[in-house]
Amino acid sequence: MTKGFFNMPIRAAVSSVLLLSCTCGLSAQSISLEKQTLANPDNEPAPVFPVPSQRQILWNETEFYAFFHYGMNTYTDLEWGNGDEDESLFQPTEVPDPRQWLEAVKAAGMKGGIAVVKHHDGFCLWPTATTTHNITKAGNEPGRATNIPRDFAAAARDLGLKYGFYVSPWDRNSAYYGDGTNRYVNDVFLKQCQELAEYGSDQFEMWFDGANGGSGYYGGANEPRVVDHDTYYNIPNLRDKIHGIAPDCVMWGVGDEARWIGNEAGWAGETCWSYGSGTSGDENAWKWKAGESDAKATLSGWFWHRDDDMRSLDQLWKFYLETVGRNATLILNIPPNRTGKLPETYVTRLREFGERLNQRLGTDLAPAARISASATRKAGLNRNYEASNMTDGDKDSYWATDDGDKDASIILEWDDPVNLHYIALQEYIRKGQRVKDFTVETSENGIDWTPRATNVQTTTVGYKRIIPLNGSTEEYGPGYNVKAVRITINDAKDSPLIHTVSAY
Ligand code: FUL
Repeated sequence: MTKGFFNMPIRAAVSSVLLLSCTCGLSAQSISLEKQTLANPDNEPAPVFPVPSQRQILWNETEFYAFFHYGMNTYTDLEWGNGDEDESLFQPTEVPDPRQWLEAVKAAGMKGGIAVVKHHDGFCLWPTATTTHNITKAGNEPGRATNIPRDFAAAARDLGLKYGFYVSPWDRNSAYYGDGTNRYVNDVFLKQCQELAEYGSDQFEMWFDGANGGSGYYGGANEPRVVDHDTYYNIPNLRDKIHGIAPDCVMWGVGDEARWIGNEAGWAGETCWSYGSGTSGDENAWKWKAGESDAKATLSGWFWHRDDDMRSLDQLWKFYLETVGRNATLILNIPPNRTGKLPETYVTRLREFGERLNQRLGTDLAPAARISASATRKAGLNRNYEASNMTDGDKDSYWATDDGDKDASIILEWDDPVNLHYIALQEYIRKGQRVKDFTVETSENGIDWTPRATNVQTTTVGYKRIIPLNGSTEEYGPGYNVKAVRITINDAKDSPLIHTVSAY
């Protein structure tokens, strides 16, 4: 069957128009316009730099994951071992059970976890070839049968969770650490990271703590050793080697692909850029480095201690809203005890947290609303930028305005009033973080509007922003019965690109 001009595919039709325009002698200007259209047939907005890499985007999508501090310190009751602990002190009463850890955090709504496999004391929780200071010399059979990276990776895959490992760059056991040669970096640290990467090419993050150098055992030298943490670890080489094995593994902290949020207290700045440093980042920084907040679900240590206890649900909820809700990820620590399991009371609190998460943020009411925007970017051949893209459940479709159009409102309207507590926004960060200022209002009748969360800095959005309509990350309150919500973007680096709006 032959196809005429009017029923040929659009792409072919545009090419024909171009051909016709050339042959029919149209002006140079109209030809160049046609060329522009062909160069960007989907009318996609240009990126606003910096932009994240694919692995950084995947990492951001993990949002909320666990940290498990377990190791020699669990048995010596320390937070920082000196590195001279006898291996025989490691004596779990049962073979540690990472599956139990991960099942518990999955029930809390977490999407993955990072296991500490070597802390600053240098004791390795796998049979490494790099040092004898490892589980093969543990004091009992369950200790010698321990292999955290192997069992953690297997359980995570089985449970559909993301996983990764914390391997401390600072090693207070190694004689070579900071000895003036490269031996520790090349023969110990790099090799350990490579061994760990081999436990799974699908791992999502390797965690490198910033604590560097100081006093320690160092093979018996018992002296302070100081290194320049910016240069000592040969990070570019480490990154390349690990990415060669585990391409989606974000090298956190010292690795420079994601940043520490600047505190261990479970909060990010209300203004939070995915570049720069600290709680708020820096609007003008040049390199993508989104924030991760490491916080303890328990009251005292990172490691298990007999008298420690879990934080309250309200405290954990506040952490969640002030990190995941502020364009950071949350890595929440829950320490296994001497049996190599999470204590039952911790498991219970985690389950309760999952129930709360589900109850408060589990049902998005936005897809049931009519959604419209005051301005919408002209559609391209295969892509449109309609407001409905924000509630279609597809993170790759997004709403946008025309280039340079930095202020616009989005309105959600329901036929019958809905009870709302939170509004969440997500930018299409693949093309950069853009929004700089926005406001949220609600309306009971669709005509009169009341500003909400006016005490909150509604500045940045980024990967995800959750705005409590009552302005509180502590009080849940009765919510607001509304027929409409209006989100007005007042300023952005360029055309705002939003892929999802949610209402809870
Ligand atoms: C810190 C370490 O020194 C702590 O022991 C813990 O591992 C925490 C997550 O990072 O900097």
